[in-house]
Amino acid sequence: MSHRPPNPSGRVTSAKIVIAGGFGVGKTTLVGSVSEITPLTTEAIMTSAGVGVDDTRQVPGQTTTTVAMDFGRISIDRDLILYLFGTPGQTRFWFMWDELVRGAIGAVVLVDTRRLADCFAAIDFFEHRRLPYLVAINCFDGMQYHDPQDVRDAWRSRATCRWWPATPVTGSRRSTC
Ligand SMILES: Nc1nc2c(ncn2[C@@H]2O[C@H](COP(=O)(O)OP(=O)(O)OP(=O)(O)O)[C@@H](O)[C@H]2O)c(=O)[nH]1
Ligand SMILES: [Mg+2]
Repeated sequence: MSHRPPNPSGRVTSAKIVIAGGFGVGKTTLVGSVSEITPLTTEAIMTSAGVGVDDTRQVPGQTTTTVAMDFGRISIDRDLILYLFGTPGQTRFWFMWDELVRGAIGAVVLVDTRRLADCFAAIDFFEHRRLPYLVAINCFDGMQYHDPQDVRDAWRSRATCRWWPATPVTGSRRSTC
Protein backbone atom coordinates (compact mmCIF):
# COMPACT_ATOMS: atom_id res chain seq x y z
CA MET A 1 0.00 0.00 0.00
CA SER A 2 1.25 3.48 -0.76
CA HIS A 3 1.24 6.28 1.80
CA ARG A 4 0.23 9.16 -0.37
CA PRO A 5 -1.40 12.12 1.36
CA PRO A 6 -5.19 11.98 1.12
CA ASN A 7 -6.62 13.54 -1.99
CA PRO A 8 -7.76 17.02 -0.81
CA SER A 9 -10.79 16.90 -3.07
CA GLY A 10 -11.91 13.68 -1.41
CA ARG A 11 -12.64 12.27 -4.85
CA VAL A 12 -11.81 8.69 -5.72
CA THR A 13 -9.74 8.19 -8.85
CA SER A 14 -9.99 5.00 -10.80
CA ALA A 15 -7.84 3.57 -13.55
CA LYS A 16 -8.35 0.73 -15.95
CA ILE A 17 -5.64 -1.87 -16.58
CA VAL A 18 -5.92 -4.62 -19.16
CA ILE A 19 -4.47 -8.08 -18.47
CA ALA A 20 -3.63 -9.65 -21.80
CA GLY A 21 -1.57 -12.43 -23.31
CA GLY A 22 -1.83 -15.66 -25.23
CA PHE A 23 -4.11 -18.61 -24.71
CA GLY A 24 -3.91 -20.25 -21.28
CA VAL A 25 -1.06 -18.15 -19.91
CA GLY A 26 -2.91 -17.52 -16.64
CA LYS A 27 -4.78 -14.24 -17.17
CA THR A 28 -7.97 -15.32 -15.42
CA THR A 29 -5.93 -16.85 -12.60
CA LEU A 30 -3.96 -13.63 -12.21
CA VAL A 31 -7.06 -11.44 -12.02
CA GLY A 32 -8.64 -13.82 -9.51
CA SER A 33 -5.46 -13.94 -7.43
CA VAL A 34 -4.96 -10.21 -7.03
CA SER A 35 -8.56 -8.98 -7.05
CA GLU A 36 -10.01 -7.89 -3.72
CA ILE A 37 -13.51 -8.71 -4.94
CA THR A 38 -14.82 -11.97 -6.26
CA PRO A 39 -13.83 -11.61 -9.90
CA LEU A 40 -16.29 -11.60 -12.70
CA THR A 41 -15.37 -14.32 -15.14
CA THR A 42 -16.82 -15.56 -18.40
CA GLU A 43 -15.45 -19.07 -18.55
CA ALA A 44 -16.82 -21.63 -20.99
CA ILE A 45 -16.06 -25.31 -20.85
CA MET A 46 -13.67 -26.47 -23.55
CA THR A 47 -15.26 -29.30 -25.45
CA SER A 48 -13.91 -31.84 -27.91
CA ALA A 49 -14.77 -29.36 -30.68
CA GLY A 50 -11.63 -27.48 -29.69
CA VAL A 51 -9.30 -30.44 -30.15
CA GLY A 52 -6.77 -29.50 -32.80
CA VAL A 53 -7.64 -25.82 -32.39
CA ASP A 54 -6.76 -25.19 -28.74
CA ASP A 55 -3.25 -26.28 -27.87
CA THR A 56 -3.41 -27.26 -24.19
CA ARG A 57 -0.18 -29.27 -24.11
CA GLN A 58 1.49 -26.82 -21.72
CA VAL A 59 -1.65 -26.43 -19.58
CA PRO A 60 -3.20 -29.90 -19.54
CA GLY A 61 -5.29 -28.98 -16.49
CA GLN A 62 -7.13 -26.25 -18.37
CA THR A 63 -10.77 -27.19 -18.85
CA THR A 64 -12.32 -23.76 -19.39
CA THR A 65 -11.49 -20.69 -21.42
CA THR A 66 -12.45 -17.03 -21.24
CA VAL A 67 -14.96 -16.11 -23.91
CA ALA A 68 -15.46 -12.43 -23.13
CA MET A 69 -13.51 -10.93 -20.21
CA ASP A 70 -12.42 -11.12 -16.59
CA PHE A 71 -13.02 -8.29 -14.18
CA GLY A 72 -11.45 -7.54 -10.81
CA ARG A 73 -10.59 -4.62 -8.56
CA ILE A 74 -7.64 -3.52 -6.44
CA SER A 75 -7.79 -0.56 -4.06
CA ILE A 76 -4.31 0.95 -4.15
CA ASP A 77 -5.29 3.62 -1.66
CA ARG A 78 -8.48 5.11 -0.20
CA ASP A 79 -8.78 7.34 -3.23
CA LEU A 80 -7.18 5.22 -5.96
CA ILE A 81 -8.80 2.13 -7.40
CA LEU A 82 -7.54 -0.08 -10.20
CA TYR A 83 -10.04 -1.95 -12.31
CA LEU A 84 -8.59 -5.03 -13.98
CA PHE A 85 -9.95 -6.27 -17.27
CA GLY A 86 -8.69 -9.66 -18.44
CA THR A 87 -8.88 -10.41 -22.14
CA PRO A 88 -9.82 -13.68 -23.78
CA GLY A 89 -6.66 -15.41 -25.03
CA GLN A 90 -7.89 -17.27 -28.05
CA THR A 91 -7.45 -15.53 -31.38
CA ARG A 92 -11.06 -16.18 -32.36
CA PHE A 93 -12.16 -13.89 -29.51
CA TRP A 94 -9.67 -11.12 -30.22
CA PHE A 95 -12.32 -8.91 -31.76
CA MET A 96 -13.17 -8.13 -28.09
CA TRP A 97 -9.79 -6.54 -27.43
CA ASP A 98 -10.54 -3.22 -29.13
CA GLU A 99 -13.48 -2.71 -26.79
CA LEU A 100 -11.67 -3.95 -23.70
CA VAL A 101 -8.72 -1.57 -24.05
CA ARG A 102 -10.90 1.50 -24.50
CA GLY A 103 -10.03 3.96 -21.69
CA ALA A 104 -7.21 1.80 -20.29
CA ILE A 105 -4.10 3.57 -19.02
CA GLY A 106 -1.90 0.53 -19.54
CA ALA A 107 -1.68 -3.21 -19.91
CA VAL A 108 0.02 -6.24 -18.45
CA VAL A 109 1.12 -8.82 -21.01
CA LEU A 110 1.32 -12.09 -19.16
CA VAL A 111 3.88 -14.49 -20.58
CA ASP A 112 4.41 -18.20 -20.21
CA THR A 113 8.12 -18.52 -20.98
CA ARG A 114 7.67 -22.10 -22.18
CA ARG A 115 6.03 -20.54 -25.25
CA LEU A 116 7.21 -16.99 -25.59
CA ALA A 117 5.97 -16.58 -29.14
CA ASP A 118 2.36 -16.80 -27.96
CA CYS A 119 2.63 -13.29 -26.50
CA PHE A 120 4.03 -11.59 -29.60
CA ALA A 121 0.61 -10.75 -31.01
CA ALA A 122 -0.41 -9.11 -27.72
CA ILE A 123 2.81 -7.09 -27.67
CA ASP A 124 2.20 -5.97 -31.24
CA PHE A 125 -1.38 -5.03 -30.36
CA PHE A 126 -0.31 -2.64 -27.57
CA GLU A 127 2.68 -1.26 -29.45
CA HIS A 128 0.48 -0.50 -32.43
CA ARG A 129 -1.93 1.44 -30.18
CA ARG A 130 0.96 3.02 -28.25
CA LEU A 131 -0.57 1.85 -24.99
CA PRO A 132 2.08 1.43 -22.26
CA TYR A 133 2.46 -2.16 -21.13
CA LEU A 134 4.64 -4.27 -18.91
CA VAL A 135 5.61 -7.88 -19.36
CA ALA A 136 4.90 -10.26 -16.49
CA ILE A 137 6.36 -13.75 -16.44
CA ASN A 138 4.12 -16.44 -15.07
CA CYS A 139 6.40 -18.97 -13.41
CA PHE A 140 4.18 -22.02 -13.76
CA ASP A 141 4.85 -24.32 -10.85
CA GLY A 142 7.70 -22.07 -9.75
CA MET A 143 9.82 -23.03 -12.77
CA GLN A 144 11.77 -20.40 -14.66
CA TYR A 145 12.41 -21.76 -18.13
CA HIS A 146 14.43 -18.72 -19.20
CA ASP A 147 16.68 -16.45 -17.23
CA PRO A 148 14.69 -13.25 -16.50
CA GLN A 149 17.57 -11.20 -17.89
CA ASP A 150 17.37 -13.07 -21.20
CA VAL A 151 13.68 -12.31 -21.45
CA ARG A 152 14.31 -8.69 -20.48
CA ASP A 153 16.94 -8.41 -23.20
CA ALA A 154 14.45 -9.71 -25.74
CA TRP A 155 12.28 -6.66 -25.04
CA ARG A 156 15.09 -4.17 -24.61
CA SER A 157 14.37 -2.48 -27.92
CA ARG A 158 10.72 -1.93 -26.96
CA ALA A 159 10.64 1.61 -25.63
CA THR A 160 7.15 1.41 -24.14
CA CYS A 161 7.79 -1.83 -22.28
CA ARG A 162 8.45 -2.15 -18.54
CA TRP A 163 9.45 -5.26 -16.66
CA TRP A 164 7.67 -7.15 -13.91
CA PRO A 165 8.50 -10.80 -13.25
CA ALA A 166 5.57 -12.28 -11.41
CA THR A 167 4.08 -15.49 -10.12
CA PRO A 168 0.33 -15.43 -10.16
CA VAL A 169 -0.91 -18.41 -8.18
CA THR A 170 -4.06 -20.40 -8.38
CA GLY A 171 -6.30 -19.41 -5.47
CA SER A 172 -6.16 -16.30 -3.37
CA ARG A 173 -2.44 -15.97 -2.66
CA ARG A 174 -0.46 -13.12 -4.14
CA SER A 175 3.26 -13.45 -4.64
CA THR A 176 6.13 -12.43 -6.86
CA CYS A 177 9.32 -14.24 -7.74
N1 LIG B 1 0.56 -24.24 -11.57
C1 LIG B 1 0.07 -23.10 -12.04
N2 LIG B 1 -1.00 -23.18 -12.84
C2 LIG B 1 -1.50 -22.02 -13.32
C3 LIG B 1 -0.95 -20.75 -12.98
N3 LIG B 1 -1.66 -19.80 -13.64
C4 LIG B 1 -2.62 -20.43 -14.33
N4 LIG B 1 -2.54 -21.78 -14.14
C5 LIG B 1 -3.37 -22.83 -14.72
O1 LIG B 1 -3.28 -22.70 -16.14
C6 LIG B 1 -4.54 -22.94 -16.74
C7 LIG B 1 -4.96 -21.71 -17.53
O2 LIG B 1 -5.16 -20.63 -16.60
P1 LIG B 1 -6.15 -19.45 -16.93
O3 LIG B 1 -6.00 -18.47 -15.84
O4 LIG B 1 -7.51 -19.95 -17.27
O5 LIG B 1 -5.46 -18.90 -18.26
P2 LIG B 1 -6.02 -17.78 -19.25
O6 LIG B 1 -4.84 -17.07 -19.79
O7 LIG B 1 -7.06 -16.97 -18.60
O8 LIG B 1 -6.67 -18.70 -20.37
P3 LIG B 1 -7.62 -18.21 -21.60
O9 LIG B 1 -8.63 -17.28 -21.06
O10 LIG B 1 -8.20 -19.51 -22.11
O11 LIG B 1 -6.69 -17.59 -22.60
C8 LIG B 1 -5.51 -23.27 -15.60
O12 LIG B 1 -5.57 -24.68 -15.49
C9 LIG B 1 -4.84 -22.65 -14.40
O13 LIG B 1 -5.18 -23.32 -13.19
C10 LIG B 1 0.19 -20.72 -12.10
O14 LIG B 1 0.75 -19.68 -11.78
N5 LIG B 1 0.65 -21.93 -11.67
MG1 LIG C 1 -8.95 -16.53 -19.16
